[in-house]
Parts: sequence; structure tokens; C-alpha cells
Amino acid sequence: MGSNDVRVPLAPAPRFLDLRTASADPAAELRASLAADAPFIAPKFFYDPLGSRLFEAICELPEYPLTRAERRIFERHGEEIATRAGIDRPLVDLGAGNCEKAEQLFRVLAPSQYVAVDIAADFLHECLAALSLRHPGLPMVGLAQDFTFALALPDIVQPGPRTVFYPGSSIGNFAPHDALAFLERMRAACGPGGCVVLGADLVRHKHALDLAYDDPLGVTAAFNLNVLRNVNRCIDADFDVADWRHVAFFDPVTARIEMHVEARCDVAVRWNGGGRRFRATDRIHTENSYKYTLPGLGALLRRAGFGDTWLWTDEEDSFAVALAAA
Ligand code: AVI
Repeated sequence: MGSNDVRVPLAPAPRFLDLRTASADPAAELRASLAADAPFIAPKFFYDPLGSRLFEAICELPEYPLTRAERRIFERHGEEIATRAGIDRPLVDLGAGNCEKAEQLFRVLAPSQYVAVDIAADFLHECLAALSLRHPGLPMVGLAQDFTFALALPDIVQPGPRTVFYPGSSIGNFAPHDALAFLERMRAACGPGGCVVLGADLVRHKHALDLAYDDPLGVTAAFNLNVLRNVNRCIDADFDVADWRHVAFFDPVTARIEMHVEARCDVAVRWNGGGRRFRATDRIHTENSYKYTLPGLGALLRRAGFGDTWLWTDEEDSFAVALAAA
């Protein structure tokens, strides 16, 4: 080693904890939601290994500008976000996916620990292993957890104040009252003096929003229909993807995108412990994606008990990043 070389202390390899068994039984949950009068599949079932990759592809689509808009906000306002959030704190990344969004903030936030939480255990494991090679000095923890039920951070996570990161407008996938309850749990996870950094897609023209969720290449259609394959695996069902079509539209009244899979013909589907008939045009609701206004987002954070809040938007006011003090 030459005299000008700098030694970076190596953090131990990422610790990985699978906490999924502690949450509700996903097979029972699926059987109940498919048998309901208005059948639905919770969006977390999108994210099997193929679904996680299809979501990455969605983020590359010109019609789906959310990821790029958020990235531009972080590029432009990253330093200010770090000043408000504080540096050298644990960074808890909820729904970490490929960990790319959080990685963008490592330089400015200089976290003391990176905690990636996601339901997709295998994908998270893979991404965290690659990430730790790029950031050998940063201690990392992976938690495979369905944090939509409970947000329990084990002792291995450094104590607060923490920065809890929830990017990508995933908050939009909760119904408003569930979003409120979830934000309250996030606030508790921050600890005194901590904060959340949250991304939210904003209400814009219906045409643009329709296209973002029904792109001409059919990537979002593949993402949506792939959920049926995951259901087949989870409860030994016999959905035939070819019998279903992708439906997605923005409803300006509820300010949400609705995604459904719609039966192309009459079908009978069986699964372990049950089954049901669907008539042609019957739908299974797979996702809502609520769009926010800036006042609406501020009000939601206040109702969840947060204090000082800062908001940044992209140049087209299509996406917002909020930082709210716990
Ligand atoms: C993960 N979530 C924020 C995405 C969204 O925009 O609601 C999921 C998605 N569904 C279809 N396209 C993307």
C-alpha cells in the first residue's frame, strides 16, 4: 500500500433477518380476499422475483416519470434534505426494492447504518449484497418484513433519532385512512428527533396518469397479470393468465389510479381450500395508487402527528418529496 492510499474500514457483511413468519399468514389472506364479494389481491403480491424486475422496468418507461422526477429532486435538493434530516443517523428504507433510491442519498446523509426493509426477501438479499460491495464502510441490515402490518424494528437497528425513508410514492398504495395509520407507525419508528423522507406522486392530467399505468409496451400489464402467477404459487391456484386482461385508469373523483385484472371470458378458478367462478368482465382489484396535492400531503403528515415539514417538487410539479420531523 502506497503512502497516499486511504484505508476504508470494512463494515461486517450485511446482516439479514427474515421476519416474515411473524406477520399474518399470506395464503390465508389471499384466500379471504379472493373469496370476498368484491375480490381483490393486495399489491404486495406483485413482488415475486419477476414482479420486482418488471417494476424496475416500469421505472424506466417514459410514460412512468415518478422515479426520474424523484431522482431529480434528490439531485437538486439532496444537500438541503440532509441539512434538515441530520447526518450520521440510521437510514431505514421501507420497501427498499433494489435500494437504488436510498443509495442516491448516501453521499449527503452519510448514514451510520443502512436498514433495508422489503417483503421480497430474495431480491432484497441479492441487491443488498451488491450494494455492500459498493459501500464497504457502511454497516447494513436487511429485514424481510411485511411492514404494512406492523413496523417492528429489531434491536440490531441502531436507536433513534432515525431517518425513515419511504420513496417512490408507495404511500399512494394505501387508502387514506391506512396511510394515516402507517405514517403514525413510521413516526414511532423515527424516535424523538428523527424524521421521515417521503415521496408522493401528485395529481396531474388524467391522460398522462392513464398512460403511466397502461403503457403501450404492455410492461405494466405484464406486472399486473404476473400477480396471478404469484397467487398460483402461494395458494396452489390455477389462474390462467391468458384468461385475464389488464385494466388501469385514473379516477379524478377519488384521485387514484385503479388497477384490476378483468376476466376475458367465464372462468372457474380453484385454489387450495376453495375456488370461485368469474364471469366475463368480472374484475379482481389489484392496486390503488392515490395521487396527492401539496396541501393534502401536508395535512396528512400533520394529522399523523409530524411537526415541521418541508416540501420539494420537480420542475413540472408532478412529484413531491416531503421531509417531516417526528
Ligand atoms: C410501488 N408503487 C408506488 C407503484 C405505483 O405507482 O403505485 C406500483 C405500480 N403499479 C403500477 N405501476 C407501478
